[in-house]
Amino acid sequence: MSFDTVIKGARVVAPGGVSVCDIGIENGVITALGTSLGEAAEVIDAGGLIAMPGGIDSHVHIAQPSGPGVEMADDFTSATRSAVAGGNTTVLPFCLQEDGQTLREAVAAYHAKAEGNCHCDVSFHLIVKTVDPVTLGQDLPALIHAGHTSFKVFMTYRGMALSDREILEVMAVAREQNALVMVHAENEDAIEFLRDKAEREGNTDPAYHARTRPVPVEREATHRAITLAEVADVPLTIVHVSNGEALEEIRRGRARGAKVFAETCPQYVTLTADDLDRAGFDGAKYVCSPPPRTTDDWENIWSGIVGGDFELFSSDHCPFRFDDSAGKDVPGARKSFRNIPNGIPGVETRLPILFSEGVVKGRISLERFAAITATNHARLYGLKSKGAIMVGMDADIVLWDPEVTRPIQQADLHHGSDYTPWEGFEVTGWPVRTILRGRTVMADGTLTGAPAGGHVARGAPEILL
Ligand code: DUC
Ligand code: ZN
Ligand code: ZN
Repeated sequence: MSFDTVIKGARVVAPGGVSVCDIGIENGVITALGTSLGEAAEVIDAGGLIAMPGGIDSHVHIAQPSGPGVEMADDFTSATRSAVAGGNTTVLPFCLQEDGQTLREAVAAYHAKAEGNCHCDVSFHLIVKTVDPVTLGQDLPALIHAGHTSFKVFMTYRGMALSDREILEVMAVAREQNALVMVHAENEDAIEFLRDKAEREGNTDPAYHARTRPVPVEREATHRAITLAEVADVPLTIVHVSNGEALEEIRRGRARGAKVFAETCPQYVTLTADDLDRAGFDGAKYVCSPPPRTTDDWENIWSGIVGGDFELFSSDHCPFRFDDSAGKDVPGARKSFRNIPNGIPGVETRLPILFSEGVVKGRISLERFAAITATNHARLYGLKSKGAIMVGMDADIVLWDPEVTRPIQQADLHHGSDYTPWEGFEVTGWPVRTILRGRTVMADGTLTGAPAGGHVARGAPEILL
């Protein structure tokens, strides 16, 4: 038998376990796993390396409308460049309507922005911010049918936050059309109350972003989102869970039988609210929502990662430039934490941080790493041919050097932001080769060709619980 490519001698992390073997690839698909596979046009010597399913980051924001005067730091080219440099082969960005656009128009515009510009595969979640008969009755069903089988609703942000009734209406469509609802769970009224009070008292530093979005605001909204999903009788994903009390609500919901999935991110096990209190305006580099919490919450979140409560470990890559976001051209910027765009870059550093803090420090196995960084993302969000090193699957593979130790440095990263919140953070283990549908797209930190990624239409969610 002859192959296009054989990857030889890696420790392969496959659904059945970890073993040293060869991977045979033909036409972009894995066609054999074993030893002495035979001839190949290309042989990749992977002795001493670990072969994992290419990372699937199911929570990123790319070229998303971000309000007057604010532009996201990544377009599809730079975000996906950064993704493959960090060992990812698929990312799922959110598609948000511009004012005056229908959801269908927004998706068409997103396709146009992505087309021909992606270094990895992409597939869009939708954000539902307008709940009207056209959106519910026409646009959402048509878009789900076209393969956009998941959508996010917000319980925070004026102009984005939906009422409980509206969330229920969206959930009803998800139930009818077999799609999955994702929820950003923070109570907007409570935040606004605290934010107005802080500003009245002259407290406007970046640190007040975290102080005005305390844990109860997230805990209450998490409980309410799960309750609404129970009323509507639908599964849901709670995205970017930051603390132990919100996680406890998820555990309770599951104990009642609710089909609730949970996602967390590197910032909730490596950054704290104190980072927002850094000197000058540097705290702005750590502003995201929900905010980073405390080291006690790191332990709570680790307990969920280790114990199986979290199906998903995503980046919530939401990149802005410190120069712009802290700054100059935005009316009111630097006057209050209120004006700092919410989000941090992280698509390139998600996998190295979890590998180092999770696998190398002995908290999780290689199999669990693969599950929460790739396999579960594929299954939950309906990427049928991705997420596992298995015969018949897309040859989306990342090779890891598990020995190398290096600091994360902005100078080495490929995103459009002008900083990383993890500057100087030391990690052991780094992705050294990313293979997308059989083709090497990154080797030793260098991208190896023109954008080879495309859009992937997704099927129905697989309900993992
Ligand atoms: N929610 C996200 O998922 N990402 C960035 C900002 C936000 O509020
Ligand atoms: Zn969110
Ligand atoms: Zn996000």
